Amino acid sequence: MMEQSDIHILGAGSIGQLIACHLAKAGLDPVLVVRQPGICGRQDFCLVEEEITRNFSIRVKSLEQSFRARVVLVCVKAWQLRQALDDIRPHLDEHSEVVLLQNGMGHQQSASEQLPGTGIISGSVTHGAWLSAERQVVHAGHGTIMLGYRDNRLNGNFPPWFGQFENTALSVHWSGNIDRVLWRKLAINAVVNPLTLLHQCKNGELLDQPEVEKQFGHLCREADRLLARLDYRWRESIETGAREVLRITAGNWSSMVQDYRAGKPTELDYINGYLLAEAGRQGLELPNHEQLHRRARQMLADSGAREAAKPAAGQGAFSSHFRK
Ligand code: KPL
Repeated sequence: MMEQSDIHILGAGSIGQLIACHLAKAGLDPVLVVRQPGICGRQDFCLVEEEITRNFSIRVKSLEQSFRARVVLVCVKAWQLRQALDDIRPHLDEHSEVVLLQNGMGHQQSASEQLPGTGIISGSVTHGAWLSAERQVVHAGHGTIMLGYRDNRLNGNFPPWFGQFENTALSVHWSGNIDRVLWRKLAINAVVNPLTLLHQCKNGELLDQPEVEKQFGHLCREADRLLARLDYRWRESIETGAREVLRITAGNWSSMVQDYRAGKPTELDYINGYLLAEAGRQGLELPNHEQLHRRARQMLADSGAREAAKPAAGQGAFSSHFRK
């Protein structure tokens, strides 16, 4: 395979390692790009699935090395994205395509402004994954990865390199309306992530207490109201979607719990902050979401958690694309 088409993965957190291991398992030879200088060559990574551990030898390159990247999956957090795109920029050329795999919204628009002329693909990941050691990722829930251009420039067709994902167990699909997918995921994350943070539980334990289940229902219905306002044809129930995510990722710690426990900034502003800002733009009051956001912010402040870089102000709604 030509170097040009190699899949580069920027960020060796749980999702970056999960994707790298699954590509290797399917016989591909991805490149994991890391910030640490001096790290290069092949390194062993472990994938744990249903208690079976497999080792994969993955190519690792450091950003300080000289290389060209045709396809880059960016697997850093939303608040790290600006720096990550600056770091990878010297390795891109006019044919490069950058795939954004962050939770939340707002950063997709900033990325297009930051890298004008580069193909930017937005993505949504519903796999559950966490690191049980530095180079050991647990695949704790089989979800999907949805990818697409926000401007649907290929009319629902996908770029040629996309075929490489076909034989992986990552269930990667192409979407002709990725904004809809991003909004759905944002709404689910806005309910699941802060609730699991506040209750410090795994996804599968969230609805064990009737009080929490009741609050979960209120939050999902408020999200439905916002989505119906953004798209009058929206008929999906976020509660159904969120229950499904909780079921398939039952053994997972949500990314917000993982970040909190690791003392890292969370994506709260990119998820709940974005949802509430959009509700404000639409003139909608979402009291349960406002209260949840307040409580989560308070918990993070009390723990002395580092603040993440905030989403850039004034990012408009996705509505015009969303209503296709
Ligand atoms: O996206 C997730 C996250 O934790 O951020 C889910 C799908 C809820 C898995 O935990």
